[in-house]
Amino acid sequence: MGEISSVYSMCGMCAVRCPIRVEVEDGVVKWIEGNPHVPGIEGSLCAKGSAGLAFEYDTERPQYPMIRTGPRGSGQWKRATWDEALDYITGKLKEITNKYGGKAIALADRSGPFTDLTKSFVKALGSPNYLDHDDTCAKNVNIACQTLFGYGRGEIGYDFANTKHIVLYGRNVFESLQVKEVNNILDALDAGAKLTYIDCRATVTASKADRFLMIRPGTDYAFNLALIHVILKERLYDLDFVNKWVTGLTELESFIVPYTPEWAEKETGIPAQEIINLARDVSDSKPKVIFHGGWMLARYLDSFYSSRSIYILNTLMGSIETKGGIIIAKGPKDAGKKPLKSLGDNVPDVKDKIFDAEMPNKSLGTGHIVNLYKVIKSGQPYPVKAFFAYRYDPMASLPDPEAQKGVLNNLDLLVSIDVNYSETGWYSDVILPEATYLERSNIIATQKGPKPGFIMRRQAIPPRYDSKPAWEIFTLIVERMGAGQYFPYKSIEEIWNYQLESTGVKIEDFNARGMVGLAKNPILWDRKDLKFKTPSGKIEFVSQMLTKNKFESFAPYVSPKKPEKGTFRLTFGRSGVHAHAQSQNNIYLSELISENVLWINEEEAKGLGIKDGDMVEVTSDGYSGKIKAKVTSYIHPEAVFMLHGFGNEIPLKTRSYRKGLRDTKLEIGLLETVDPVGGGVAYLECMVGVKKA
Ligand SMILES: Nc1nc2c(c(=O)[nH]1)N[C@H]1C(S)=C(S)[C@@H](COP(=O)(O)OP(=O)(O)OC[C@H]3O[C@@H](n4cnc5c(=O)[nH]c(N)nc54)[C@H](O)[C@@H]3O)O[C@H]1N2
Ligand SMILES: Nc1nc2c(c(=O)[nH]1)N[C@H]1C(S)=C(S)[C@@H](COP(=O)(O)OP(=O)(O)OC[C@H]3O[C@@H](n4cnc5c(=O)[nH]c(N)nc54)[C@H](O)[C@@H]3O)O[C@H]1N2
Ligand code: SF4
Ligand SMILES: [Mo]
Repeated sequence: MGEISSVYSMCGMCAVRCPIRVEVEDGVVKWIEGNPHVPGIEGSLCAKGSAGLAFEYDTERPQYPMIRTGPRGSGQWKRATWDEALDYITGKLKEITNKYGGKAIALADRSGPFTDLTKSFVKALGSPNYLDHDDTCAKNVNIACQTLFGYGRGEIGYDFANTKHIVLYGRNVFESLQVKEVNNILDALDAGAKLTYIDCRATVTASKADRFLMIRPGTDYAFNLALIHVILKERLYDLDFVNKWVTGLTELESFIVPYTPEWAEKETGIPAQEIINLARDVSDSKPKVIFHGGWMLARYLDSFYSSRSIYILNTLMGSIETKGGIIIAKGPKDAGKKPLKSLGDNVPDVKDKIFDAEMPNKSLGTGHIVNLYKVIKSGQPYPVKAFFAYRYDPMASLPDPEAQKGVLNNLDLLVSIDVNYSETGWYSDVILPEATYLERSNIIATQKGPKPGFIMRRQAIPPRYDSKPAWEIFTLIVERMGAGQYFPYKSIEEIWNYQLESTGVKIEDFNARGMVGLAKNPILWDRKDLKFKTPSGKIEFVSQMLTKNKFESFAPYVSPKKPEKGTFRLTFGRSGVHAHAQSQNNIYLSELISENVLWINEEEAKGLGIKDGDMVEVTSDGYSGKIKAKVTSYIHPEAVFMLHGFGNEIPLKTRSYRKGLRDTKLEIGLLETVDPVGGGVAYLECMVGVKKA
């Protein structure tokens, strides 16, 4: 038996990136567990995290660079060496940049703590076009948060461990999970905190809630308006906090008058008295109340305003920068320390503007993937001809893959850098296999929060196949493009040392726990002296950012469309054992859930002659697919539901090939349907027909 070594690193089985400890013997991973030194983790890992072993030792993932030989999507590839693949890519890039300039290149990634690398890479290529996946995830929530506090949603955190009442809108915390958050919420519930859960479907989270309210899909905004109505009318809010920190209360008071609980009952199906009770109940626990901003609250056309109403509720409860509430995330500077140096500091600024900087009638912010697609299609305001999808799979995560093909065909170069065969990879010109999270190190990242720190993902084993870590791939491309002086790194240690240069922290400091804390105790600002990053320095119910961009601060409620008879709103979500579209082929996880089913309301199913377990046909605008029905009273009659991420079209992934149905294929015509203010994709504006197959 060889020696067993222990490596502290970060899980990579989903985008949460929990801290882990990995045991390695003779270059083989034997055991993975949650990092025992991290409070709230203490050894725990979810099912996907544990299935990291199966992922690592799987043969059904890309093993070497691949260059397309047939038409896009034909599945015809040739094996390439790294030199061949990178020469091919940079050959194309040179043609493109000679003709159109660096701005014709775009890169999108999954965002997260390591984006300093991708942003700096794009900058080194002379392009302003870095973007992330957030339009498909939390963009509406993020921008709503900014208009109130000046902080994005990633710059605030929730102190679940100390809260007294948690209100969740389709935030299915016990299935769509983050390990630390689950543990903190369970601790709070053990300590007597209340949980209110609002969803059009009874999830595992609903089963653990004190109060579960089944809402008509798409009407959360009406629910919140009524809640605010009661809170203002009965003066249930935190008077001192609101008086000191809020601008626009009077405007909110007059806007909210017509939105009574009795009115909301008709919209949402939730009894008026329940809304009144909840308003009184949460105010009894204030300020230790958390209305979670969520994601899915409603991926509808009014998502921005419904998300915004959630943060208004938090503000009314005074639950900002207080134990048991929302806490503004602190960085190194707040702990009196120096931040990491950015790799981009070495690179000259790019003069061109990002593709959608001046797009007419656009939503707030820039770098929207939906706008990039419009630009790729039209060539306006300038052509974008090369697209890198790094740790990103738009063809599985944006609506309507067929429509996407039409757009992507305008590219001269599509590159996927992935650890799996993604749907986008399968349609691309080159697949570059990245070394897995167990086989590579990443750049050091900053973890903001009440106790900020630096975190490290460190290589546990050598790559099993002919793959490379992202930092090396990007370095090699920049070098070949003649800009190597901006990206001169020969090893990850060189990068780490550069990043740490002014921090006083050393690489060895990460050895013991995989992270370096920068504050002994949680940093909580004095509530008399808060810092909001809005123009007024206050929480802006009437937002200057919105006014300046000609959007309203309070939008009148618009009732969502009711599906016609025999049709349903297609809702979707996650299970605890899969991550998006990337885990369905995992040997362990595919055993736990191998295909998705269609939840349909009992009464509706009866009317259509559908019994539990029957195969049904789901149709949408020319597309149809078959799936097994799960007939249940636990879903709202207007909705059907399926797990996201199934129905893969890549034959090399034999365990999941064509198993189940892909939600995005039903989302026909929605590729450009976004919330007009936040810009997030309105996936849920999708009606499908259902009949017995
Ligand atoms: N219809 C519908 N659409 C949805 C959703 C839905 O529920 N229904 N969910 C939405 C949401 S919330 C999100 S966040 C997006 C998610 O969709 P995406 O933003 O596309 O992100 P992921 O699916 O997490 O991962 C993208 C790719 O990253 C790859 N990957 C994983 N680990 C690594 C790694 O270490 N290195 C590299 N290079 N690649 C890696 C995966 O194999 C995968 O192909 O989808 C959105 N789209
Ligand atoms: N296991 C696992 N965990 C994950 C992920 C994963 O892929 N797998 N992904 C991570 C990511 S990227 C994200 S964004 C989060 C997502 O976290 P959540 O948003 O909590 O997760 P979803 O599973 O998408 O759950 C959406 C819920 O919204 C409900 N819903 C649909 N329409 C409405 C509506 O109009 N009103 C209300 N109130 N509810 C509605 C659906 O019925 C569903 O139960 O999960 C994260 N955690
Ligand atoms: S939630 Fe699970 S899969 Fe995601 S990073 Fe944490 S342990 Fe890994
Ligand atoms: Mo997400």
